[in-house]
This record gives sequence, C-alpha cells and structure tokens, in this order.
Amino acid sequence: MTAAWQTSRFAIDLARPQVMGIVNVTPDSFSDGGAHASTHAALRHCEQLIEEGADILDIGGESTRPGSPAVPLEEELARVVPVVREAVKLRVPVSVDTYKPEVMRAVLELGADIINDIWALRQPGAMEVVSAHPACGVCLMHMHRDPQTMQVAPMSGDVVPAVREFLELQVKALTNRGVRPERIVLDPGVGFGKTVEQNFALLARQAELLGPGLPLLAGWSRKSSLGAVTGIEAAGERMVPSVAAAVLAVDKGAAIVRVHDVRETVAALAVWQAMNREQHREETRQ
Ligand code: YH5
Repeated sequence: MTAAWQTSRFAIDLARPQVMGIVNVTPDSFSDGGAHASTHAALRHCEQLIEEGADILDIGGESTRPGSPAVPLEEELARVVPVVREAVKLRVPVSVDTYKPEVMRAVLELGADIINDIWALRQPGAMEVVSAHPACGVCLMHMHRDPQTMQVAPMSGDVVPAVREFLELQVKALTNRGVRPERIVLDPGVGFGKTVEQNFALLARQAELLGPGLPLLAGWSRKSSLGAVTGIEAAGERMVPSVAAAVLAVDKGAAIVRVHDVRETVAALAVWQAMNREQHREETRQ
C-alpha cells in the first residue's frame, strides 16, 4: 500500500519524493517582448524543468514575495492561461499557483491537474470551484495574515500546533463539501508570516503536521530564512541551502518539494532515496 495524490488526470505516486518545479510567468522574470514572449519563455522553462526531472510543474502568474503587490485578475489570466493551455500537452501534472477562483475555474477548464493555493481556499468562491471539480488535486498552504502584511507582524507563540489546526480546519471544510482526502496535500507555508526560528521549528517538528494523515508539500526554495542562516543575500545564489532544505524536509516526511533548482534537487534526493531504501530493508529484517 503506497499513497498517491489524486489529481485531474494523474494519480501521483508518493512512494518516492516528488519534485515540483516552479514556473513563474511574470513580466519581471521574462523581461519585455510582450505577452507572447513571456508565454514562450515560460513554456521553454516548463520543458527544461521536465528534462531536469520535474515530476510536477507549478505555474504561477503572481510572484508572492513579502510585500509584493497583488496582480489584477485580468493580468493574471493573461499571463497564466496561454501557458497552461500548452503545458497540459506536456507529459507531467500541471499545478497552478493561484488564489483567485476565476483563475482556478479557467485553468481547470483547460485541464490543469492541481490548484496550489497560498490562501488555502479562503478567498470567497475558491472552495466552491475546487469542490465543483470531480477530481483536481489541491494544495492547502498556511499563511499568516496576507502577503502585504505577513512579515510586518509575524506569528507569535508556538507555530506548529497553530499551523496544524488551521490546516485541519481547511481540510474539514473541503471534505464536508465532498472533496476526497486523497485529493488534498498540506503545506506549512515556509516564510508566510513566520520568523526564521518559526520556519525552522516547522522543519524540525514537521512530523507533527503529518498527524492528519495527508501528504506534505514543503517550499523552502530560495526563501529568505535560508538567506538569514547562510548570509547569502541574493535569492538567486541560494541553490545549495535550498537543496539542503529540500532533503531535510523529505527526511522529515515531506512527500513533495517545490523548487526552482530541479536538476540539483533530483540528484540530492537520489542520495536520500539510496539511504532510505536500505533503511527500510534493515527495518523489515528480523
Ligand atoms: C510555498 O511555499 N511559495 S510563492 C520568496 C523568496 C523566494 C521564493 C526570495 N507559492 C509557496 O516561492 N506554494 C510560493 O525569497 C507557494 N508553498 C506553496 N504550496 C513564494 C516563493 C518565494 C518567496
């Protein structure tokens, strides 16, 4: 018996760690040249990540960094829809990083497999869109406050039970609407309104989040907590700490890691798997 994540078209095998590759469709990451150029660049990036070993693509039209402005609906649709329309023709599951119900509806219509929502379906109408779909997968992430204010006043107290209880509530709300738990994955939301120490507490005690029995997704890639503990200020230079965090998250029970650096993460996880296989062999010996 091995777990799988049920999504629109794929039952994603969680017997080995899955690597979700990040695809940003934003004018700043794929400079000028207009909408067509950024679509083309994003699709090239999708193909590259698949070649590097990505198991899932995560396409997003809003770069959700602390303090970054929200993207208007029409702009997000214009960025994401043309990319998803083509990305679903590639051979891996397509996740879309959005919290807007209109974007969710549009991409599910195009055949997207997973809705990845930093708001955990708290925006009005989002629960309805996901529960109206017969099979799409969903990632529910914990976020304290909102992207504009989350780092102004981070969480206080013991974050681990708070994150767990929040996620449990969202799961209950969704399953009450008829969504099977096999479709749901949980995410502690690294960096979303937490201090550096709180983010690492969520890593150290990640096992406490496995209580609800749902798979965990962890997104440490390039985040500022990794900058804080390494002194690496440029996000683009945080590949090594990002890979380290991905391996640690998997070792602490994460089923999926969301990363920028797919090739390096896949290689690092091959080492973890070689160890893990032997650990299981040892455990089943009497
Ligand atoms: C996540 O953790 N994060 S968008 C700030 C950075 C680097 C990266 C420079 N969507 C997550 O990737 N979805 C985002 O510092 C997400 N889990 C899930 N499920 C933010 C991001 C980033 C922010």
